[in-house]
Amino acid sequence: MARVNRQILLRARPRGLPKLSDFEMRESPVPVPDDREFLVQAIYLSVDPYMRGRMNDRVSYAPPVALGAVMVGGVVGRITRSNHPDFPDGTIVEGRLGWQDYALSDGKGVRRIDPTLAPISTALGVLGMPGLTAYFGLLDVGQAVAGETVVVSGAAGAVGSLAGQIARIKGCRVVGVAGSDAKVEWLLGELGFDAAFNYKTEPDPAARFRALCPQGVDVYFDNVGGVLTDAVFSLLNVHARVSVCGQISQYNAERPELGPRLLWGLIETRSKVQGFLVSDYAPRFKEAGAALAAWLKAGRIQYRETIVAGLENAPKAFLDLFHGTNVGKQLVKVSEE
Ligand code: NAP
Ligand code: FER
Repeated sequence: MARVNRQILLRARPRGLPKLSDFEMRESPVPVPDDREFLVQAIYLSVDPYMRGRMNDRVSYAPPVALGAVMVGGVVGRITRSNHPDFPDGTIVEGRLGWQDYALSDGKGVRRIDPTLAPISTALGVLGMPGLTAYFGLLDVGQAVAGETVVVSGAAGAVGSLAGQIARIKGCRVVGVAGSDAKVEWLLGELGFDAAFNYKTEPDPAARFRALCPQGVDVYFDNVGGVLTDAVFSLLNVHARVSVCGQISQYNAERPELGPRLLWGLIETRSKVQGFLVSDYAPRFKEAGAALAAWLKAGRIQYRETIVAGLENAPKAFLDLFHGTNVGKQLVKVSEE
C-alpha cells in the first residue's frame, strides 16, 4: 500500500475568479485507522460549484475551509483498511472525504454503495447530491406538474440535465439554456428537451425565451442567476414558482451585481421565489433516491460525466466549472476502480 497521502489544500482565498495558485498539494503519511475507524482510498472525487463559497472567509450555510486545510468534497472510494464492524475492507463508500488520496472515517455521513446497481461514479451524480437537488428543487420547491412550461438554466450541467429530464417525465414542456451548441444538441437530441438555446451566442436571450415559451413560464429552475434569470422573470405566469438552486454567474463577483429590479412582476403574477438547500431534504433522500434509480434503470433518464484523471488536476477541473468545460457531472478520477 502507498505510504504517501497527497492532499490538495486551500492556499489562498480567491478574489473574483479562483486561480490554480489558490491551491497547493501536500504529501503527508497515510493515516492509520483507530478502533471503529476505517481508511478510504479515493477513486472518484467530485468538484462542485458550491466549493467556491467554501473558499471565502464567510460563514454561509456551512463554515469556510480554513487556509491550509484539505479542500472539502464528495468522494467515492474503497475501504482499504477497517477497524469498523459495519464497514468491512473492500466496501465502496461515498462521503465528504475531501480532495485527497486517503481519508479516515468513523462512518458518520458515509454511505455504502452497491457497485452492482449502477457505476459507482453515479453516487456523486445522478444517484447522489446533484440528482437529489434536481428532484427536490423541481418537484418540491418548483411544484412542477404536467402541462406546465419549465425553464432550466445551466441545463447541461449535473443538476440541470436531471431537472429537465424529470420535468419531461412529469409531462412538462421543458426549455433549457446552456453555454455551447454541443450542449444544446445533447439537450434536444438525447435528453428530450422541447427547446433549448446557447446563451453565449444569443444576443437577445429575453427575446429567445419569449419565442420558446409562448405560454409563459410556470416553473423556473435557476442554476445560474444574472441576465438569464432577469430574462425569465419577465415571462413568469400567474402563480409561477422560481426554484433558486444556484447562482453560478454570481459566485466570482467581487461586488453584488445590480440588475433590473423585477420584483414588481412578482406582485402582478403572485409568483413564489424560493431558495433551497438539498441537505434540508435529508429525511426524504430515500424516496428521491429510489425514484432516480428506477428512472435510470428504466432508461428514462440519461446522464453524462466529464472525467479528468489525477488528483493533481482537481483544481483545474474545479476552475473549469466556471468556463462550462463540463457536460453533465464533473469528476476527477483519482485511482482505478
Ligand atoms: P454544473 O451545472 O454541472 O456546472 C456548472 C455549469 O455552470 C457549467 O458547466 C456552465 O455551463 C455553467 N456556468 C458557469 N458560469 C456560468 C455563467 N456565468 N452563466 C451561466 N452559466 C454558467 O454544476 P452543478 O453541480 O450541476 O450545479 C449547478 C448549480 O446548482 C450551481 O449553481 C450550484 O451551486 C447549484 N447547486 C445547488 C444546490 C442546492 O442545494 N441549492 C445543490 C447542488 C448544486 P454552461 O456551459 O451552460 O455555461
Ligand atoms: C449541501 C447543501 C447545498 C451540499 C451542497 C449544497 C455538499 C450546494 C449548494 C450550492 O451549490 O449552492 O449539503 O453538500
